[in-house]
Amino acid sequence: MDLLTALQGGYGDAADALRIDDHALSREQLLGAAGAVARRVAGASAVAVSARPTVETVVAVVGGLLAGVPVVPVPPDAGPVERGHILRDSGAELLAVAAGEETDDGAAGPERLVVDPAERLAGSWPEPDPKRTALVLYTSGTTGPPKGALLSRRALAADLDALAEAWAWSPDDTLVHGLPLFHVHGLVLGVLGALRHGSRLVHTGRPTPAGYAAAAGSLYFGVPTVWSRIAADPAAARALGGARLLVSGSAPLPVPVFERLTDLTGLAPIERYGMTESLITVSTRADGERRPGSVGQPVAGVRTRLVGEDGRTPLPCDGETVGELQVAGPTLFDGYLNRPEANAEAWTADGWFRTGDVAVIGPDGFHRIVGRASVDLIKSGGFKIGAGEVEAALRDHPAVADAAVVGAPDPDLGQAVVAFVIPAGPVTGDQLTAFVAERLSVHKRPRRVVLVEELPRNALGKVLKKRLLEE
Ligand code: MCA
Ligand code: AMP
Repeated sequence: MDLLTALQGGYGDAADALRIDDHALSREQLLGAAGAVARRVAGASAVAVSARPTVETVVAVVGGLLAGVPVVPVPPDAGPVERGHILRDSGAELLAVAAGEETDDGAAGPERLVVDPAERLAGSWPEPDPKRTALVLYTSGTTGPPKGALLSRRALAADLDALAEAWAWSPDDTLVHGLPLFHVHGLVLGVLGALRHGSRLVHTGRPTPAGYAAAAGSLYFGVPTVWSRIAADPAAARALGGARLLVSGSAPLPVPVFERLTDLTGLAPIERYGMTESLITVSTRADGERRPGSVGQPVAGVRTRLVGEDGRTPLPCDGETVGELQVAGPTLFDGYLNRPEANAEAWTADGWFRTGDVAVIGPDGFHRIVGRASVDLIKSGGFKIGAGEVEAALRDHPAVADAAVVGAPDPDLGQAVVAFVIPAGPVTGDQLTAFVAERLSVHKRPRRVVLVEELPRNALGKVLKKRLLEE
């Protein structure tokens, strides 16, 4: 079966099957424009896409998928260090951009391909091998630059079908969200899901309460920061009361936000859990209990287990015992590109993926995510940020002797990036924030910089991040 089943035939003939801000395309227009991209990228090793929230991005991604060429979404605000890493590491031969979009990747950068949503190329595209890589999605680890997770066509299809089953997702839905198009949430669920299941898609450009309220959808996706901002805007929240499902994921949805949203909209939100590497593995259901603070049960085909600190000893699912969550099933990625060591660490000997998340599973199979095993992975506004990458960027500044980065609790973002810096010369927090934003993606810059004389360390010299958080 085709990965983008509905796009290839099952959709109705709405003039606005896809709408992003004020730009709408019908199914045929999207397929025709993507066909023109597919013809130009066919045979390339990989195509990078400057992933602004635009129809050009969707046309480029679909074009790569039709041609069976791995697609590498690039965060549009990534500074030269992060962007250069993604382009080099992925080996993308082409970079798809919108007309008029400036890029400066130097002579060694990929060839530019300007996407024109008005172009049309009719044609039939034979479905590539389901084992082929569909997407290379860059995701942060605790240290070092982001790693490229290889996601196959069959993993995407398995996950989207499992979610359709759990959420009763159908062509009758109008999906609404305004999430970035370079991560699983906004791109895989938010775009490819609509194109597989045939629901109309309204992308609001940014995920604002007003944008969601005006969109009149049936199925809404958001990260907890988005839901928390909607819950704080009663008029916007009430406007969602006619929807069928409100779905939260990418970070924990605080119970008070769950409750306030339920009160204002009359809809208890669905919460689901996943990772770039595993796609969405656990969720509450459209026809089941939606329990505040719980992410529900494994979706169809996925198995989960809890293990002890040794990474091996099985722990009971008694609703109390806390352990590391491991997952297995058809939605898992095929490994990180060019990272044999990370790949060796990612799986257990018996083929389970180590999530690094700490969870409790009840006798009824409901999962609660309690935290992360490492303090060095920060979730801010639903974005995963590796403390090590931000620390390395800070240390590149000539006036920084050392730096330690933590995720401090934040009512809006879940966690906020806070940097403790030992200066080596005169420098201000604002200068360091701007320095990080110039090199990495904007959301990775510290919200707060604390200049200190020394960092608390243990006997081995390791920075005591828990102590920093207490401060
Ligand atoms: C941001 N600003 C700053 C700083 N950070 N200014 C100074 N110093 C800083 N450190 C600026 C921004 O550029 C923006 O400016 C303004 O402040 C507001 O920023 P912010 O509070 O960040 O709000 P926002 O820009 O509206 O972002 C919140 C957000 C965003 C929209 C919720 O975090 C977001 O899109 N999150 C989605 C992440 C996501 O999709 N994750 C999925 C990962 P200006 O207004 O001028 O631009 S996939 C995943 O996790 C798995 C698979 C899963 O389960 O889904
Ligand atoms: P990413 O690497 O951006 O795909 O982020 C994956 C991580 O997001 C997971 O390992 C979890 O830590 C976190 N996450 C995703 N969904 C949830 C959720 N519903 N509750 C708690 N944490 C979540």
